[in-house]
Amino acid sequence: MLRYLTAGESHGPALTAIVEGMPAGLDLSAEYINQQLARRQHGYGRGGRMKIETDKAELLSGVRGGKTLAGPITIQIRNKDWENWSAIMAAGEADLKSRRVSVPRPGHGDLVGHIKYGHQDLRNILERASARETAARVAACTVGRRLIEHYGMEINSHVIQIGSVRAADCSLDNIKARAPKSSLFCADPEAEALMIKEIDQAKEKGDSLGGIFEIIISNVPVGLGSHVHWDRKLDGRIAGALMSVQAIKGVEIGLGFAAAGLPGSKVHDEIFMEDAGFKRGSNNAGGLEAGMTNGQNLVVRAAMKPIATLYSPLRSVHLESGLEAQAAIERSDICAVPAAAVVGEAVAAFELAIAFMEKFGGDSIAEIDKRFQR
Ligand code: EPS
Repeated sequence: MLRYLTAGESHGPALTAIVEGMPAGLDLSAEYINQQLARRQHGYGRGGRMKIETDKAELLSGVRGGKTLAGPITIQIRNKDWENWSAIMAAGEADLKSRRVSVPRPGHGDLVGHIKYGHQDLRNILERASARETAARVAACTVGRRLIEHYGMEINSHVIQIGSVRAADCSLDNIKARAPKSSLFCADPEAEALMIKEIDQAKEKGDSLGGIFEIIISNVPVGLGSHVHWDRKLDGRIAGALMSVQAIKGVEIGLGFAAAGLPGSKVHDEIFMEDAGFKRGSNNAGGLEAGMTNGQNLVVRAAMKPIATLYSPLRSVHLESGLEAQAAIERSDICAVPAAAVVGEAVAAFELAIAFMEKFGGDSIAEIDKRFQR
């Protein structure tokens, strides 16, 4: 069973991930993981923390001579900001007063975490709730990404909405050519300029912005996932993985919510026979039917809410006095949708890697090569 865990606080010494269940013999390097970590740090509208950090993965176990050994793979990312926080975040004697947080931010985990865990200092919640954790998640999931890329799958994404600005529809070729070069991973340059303007306006007002990104995974083999039981349906697993990413509030596959307003004749992808085999007239299903990949591109969109820390804070309540107070301000981003797209790619890729291992898996790449033929 392929799985992973992450650990670490936002301002602790390091983030750690352990990936278990990878086959032996897969090429894997810290540099490959670092490419994805660098992409996650990208994006117009990010905050001061990204100027401090240059996230780098250290492989502490499970890889030797550039190949996986099949044992647990431990990845560590050191927090450079730790040197500014070591007295406050120390595991032993710590300064618990200086950066105490007492006014919960609406939209963050602060208030519920206080009620649930009984912490009086909201820092004890926000340090782990922070989207800093997604650096560890990208590192872990990139190991799964390596596996599915090895077997020919290709993962792309682009930002299609920020705030009220929606990008024009775009071909996969244009997404591949333009999105990586965009400061917002947006393939529509006109929309990108308007998005930047909207981010600047939000910044001026002390506000924040969310948006939508789309992930497209191509060259996916037919039959990953299964219709036979709810927890084997791959659409559910991919949607669950994306919904678990900080600030994600909605996920769509293929036509998604738009399918609800159309007749069946406009939604379902007709089937034709060609010399090369079955062919579909469209891809409204987004590559998944009955919880199984159907060989078409996997198309998934996710909606991210605006970041919960506002520099012009919303009204809240001081935990100790019970009086109205302005929500706490923690250094934050104005908009992190491009970063979320990279996290989304990673978690979707990991779910595909799990499903791939279920269908074709073995103890080594050599064994899988015998089972998997395109
Ligand atoms: C983030 C690191 C965090 C935040 C952000 C994402 O670092 P810091 O709190 O030191 O600025 O910048 O997290 C949030 C906005 C949030 O609400 O959790 C990162 O590495 O992506």
